[in-house]
Amino acid sequence: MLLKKVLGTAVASVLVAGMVACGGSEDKTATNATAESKGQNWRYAHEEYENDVQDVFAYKFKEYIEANSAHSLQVFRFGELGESDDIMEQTQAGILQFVNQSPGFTGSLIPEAQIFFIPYLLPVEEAHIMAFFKKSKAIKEIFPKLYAEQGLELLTMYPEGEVVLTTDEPIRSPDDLQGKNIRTMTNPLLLETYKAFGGIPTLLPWGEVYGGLQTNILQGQENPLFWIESGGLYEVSPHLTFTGHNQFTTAMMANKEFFDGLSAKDQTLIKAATDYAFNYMTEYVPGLGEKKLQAIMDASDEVTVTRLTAAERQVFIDRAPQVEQKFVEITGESGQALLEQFKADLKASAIQ
Ligand code: 6CS
Repeated sequence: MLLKKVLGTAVASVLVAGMVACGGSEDKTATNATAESKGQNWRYAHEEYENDVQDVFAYKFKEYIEANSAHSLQVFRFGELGESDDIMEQTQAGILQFVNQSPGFTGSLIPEAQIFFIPYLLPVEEAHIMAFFKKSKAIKEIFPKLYAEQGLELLTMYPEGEVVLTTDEPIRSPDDLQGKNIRTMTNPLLLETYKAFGGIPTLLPWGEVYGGLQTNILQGQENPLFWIESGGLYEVSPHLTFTGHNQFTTAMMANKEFFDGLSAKDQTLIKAATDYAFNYMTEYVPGLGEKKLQAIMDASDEVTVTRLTAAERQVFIDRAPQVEQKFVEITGESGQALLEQFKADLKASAIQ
């Protein structure tokens, strides 16, 4: 994993230098109509590996764009252009046209994106979470304005699966987390969550995680099951606990200047390609975690799975309000309004 990262970063520098030297994909003198008929090569980076959830999304998006226009889409996976923060910077700078970055890394850019880390706010039930992402006004109306302020056209947000805690020993309570360094994405509110849950929050980019667990610098981390399987995290952090405290959410967006400069036809194409990929995910993600858990159990005899009783879970749930309060403190009135809309959307999308 570490080697992959080092190589990835080296390749990234060369690729980015090449892209800048070529002046990007846009022919500044071409009219939109010429660009449409000749087609352009658009660049899209995400945070995961081949066949992971973000990769499946990206390739569905590409399939639609290429089947319905003269444009082509080049997809870059984790490490090819650097870490998550690197691909975001490259998108804001216009070197990339599209990026998939999870709110876990967007929190410092857009504080309100930390709402996804209030524990026990999002449901783990797959039908409920999908209904929420399909309809949520907070996601469709409030978030696009917040992303636009950062030069980004938010195209969609979608879930990747229930977050599961993995550790070096089985966990049943906050006391069991005492003294353990728990890696989270680089998001200030996740720090509050793991403080509240009893551990020592350790905010790190993805590239540091496997090695940190392997060398016991870290004693745990949280992620959805597909990622625990594909990243081999169960090999170095084999005790899985279903705390039920969150869903992994991610977001896909375009450079806003690029998007605003496109013809109405190309903007419609991009929105349709996003809907096509999103609809695919509504079928692809539910049930994925269970399949990946089976693959993990088949691959390792060391893995244990802890499903908390209602009473054990309640001890963690009781610690969530302090994190919600911190979110409101950090984000003020805008965060409060977003939280109210979020709660209304969650209620409206609850499955009866
Ligand atoms: O934990 C992380 O950093 C990573 N987790 C997932 C599921 N996707 C990308 C992200 O970098």
